[in-house]
Amino acid sequence: MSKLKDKLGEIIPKHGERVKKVLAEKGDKVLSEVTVKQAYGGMRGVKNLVCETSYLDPMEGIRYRGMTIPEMRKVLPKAPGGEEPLPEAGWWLLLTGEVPTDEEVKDLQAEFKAAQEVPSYVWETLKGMAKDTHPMTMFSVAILAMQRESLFVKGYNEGMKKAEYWVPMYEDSVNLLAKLPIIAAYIYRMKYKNDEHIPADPELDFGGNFAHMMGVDAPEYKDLMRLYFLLHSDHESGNVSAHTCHLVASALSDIYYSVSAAMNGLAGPLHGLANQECLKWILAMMDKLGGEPTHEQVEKYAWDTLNSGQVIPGYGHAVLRQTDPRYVAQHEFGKKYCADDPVFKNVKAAYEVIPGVLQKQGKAKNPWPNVDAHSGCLQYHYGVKEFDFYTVMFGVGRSLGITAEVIWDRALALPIERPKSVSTDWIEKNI
Ligand code: HAX
Repeated sequence: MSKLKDKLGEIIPKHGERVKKVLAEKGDKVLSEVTVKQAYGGMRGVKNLVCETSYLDPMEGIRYRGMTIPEMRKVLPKAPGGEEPLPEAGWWLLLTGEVPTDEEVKDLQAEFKAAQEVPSYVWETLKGMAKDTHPMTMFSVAILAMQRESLFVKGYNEGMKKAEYWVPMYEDSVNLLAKLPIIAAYIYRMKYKNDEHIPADPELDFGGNFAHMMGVDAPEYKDLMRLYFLLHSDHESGNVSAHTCHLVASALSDIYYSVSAAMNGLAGPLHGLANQECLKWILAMMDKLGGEPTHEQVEKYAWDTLNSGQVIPGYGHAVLRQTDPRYVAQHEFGKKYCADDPVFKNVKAAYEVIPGVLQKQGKAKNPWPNVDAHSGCLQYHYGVKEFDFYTVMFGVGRSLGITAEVIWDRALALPIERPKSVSTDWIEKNI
């Protein structure tokens, strides 16, 4: 039995009634108007999606079910001896809006453990791929390969009722999430550690077990990965990975199709891949200017990047207009464990300089750092130096948020997504 599934079974009908009432009372009210500029401009600022799990305030940053990152770090259950919240507890919060008890988290962890075994054909698929395949491609393919396991597809083919759709979507999500840290660590060890693998430890949690299978010995790395997965999990539903997952799932595609597609969006350099680009930028700067460049040198280096027509990775955001609290949380972790690390110091120096440069340039609406400006430097400190792999870790975390979102999409029976498009010709004639 699953305590989380039972809880959702209680919550979903009540929330469904709330949504029905909102639609009856406010269904015809205007939420957002769309300008021609927004239609050409990536729909920035257009309010046209509903996301139950999280809300992104431009100034304050993300809240999961109303809770800020500092609040979650305080109140969500932790692993024995750990100081950072368990991502499993975050998934519970995202799905239910409630902070789980230790017992509830244990129940969910038992569910994950029961679903942990990765089918052997996934390993064969990964081994069959070209050696220089990007790890994100491997990750996406591994997820897609398991589509044949979908319980949603089975139920759908057997004529399951619409009101029940969320149940196999939940089960598919558990079955997939349980395997993701194992698949990710496998890709890492296959590609970068001579294909020598470390078996999963059944005693460990989602983040702790991933850290263990990566082969990083520092005990606090387990806590880093718990924090990392939680921070990267949800950022409401308009970002490329979450929106892709929602869009693909809206065609009643199952969780494997939907999450695999989301990972392909996350793999773009303006989205999740920015974390590998960011550390590359810092290391290239250190290489060129020596270990501890002055602020003036960092400033010149930043201008050189901009003048060569490139973006400064890790800075700017489509919604945020302040330093990303996910950056702050990682910075706090770094201050505690690796304040003297030269890369950490350079990330800090970049923070002290780059916002001023971007403000002077006057193009980026948000000159402040996002989550990706910090994550790579902490991985690098703990010896995970293969940048290409960083977005896979982001992908493991992001999967927690997007699966929670689409379970709710199914619970509310949201329809297939199909916005209307127009041509330039149409705009010229009609606007
Ligand atoms: N460096 C240089 N120029 C930047 C910039 C940066 N960091 N951020 C924005 N700009 C530029 C844009 O390229 C754009 O220029 P053009 O008018 O010439 O096209 C202009 O400023 C206005 O852009 P914006 O409205 O402020 O930003 P967008 O909403 O269009 O884009 C991005 C948001 C995050 C894609 C953008 O800030 C960027 O490219 N940042 C660097 C890459 C990055 O860090 N991506 C990760 C974002 C977080 C995330 O999704 N993680 O997964």
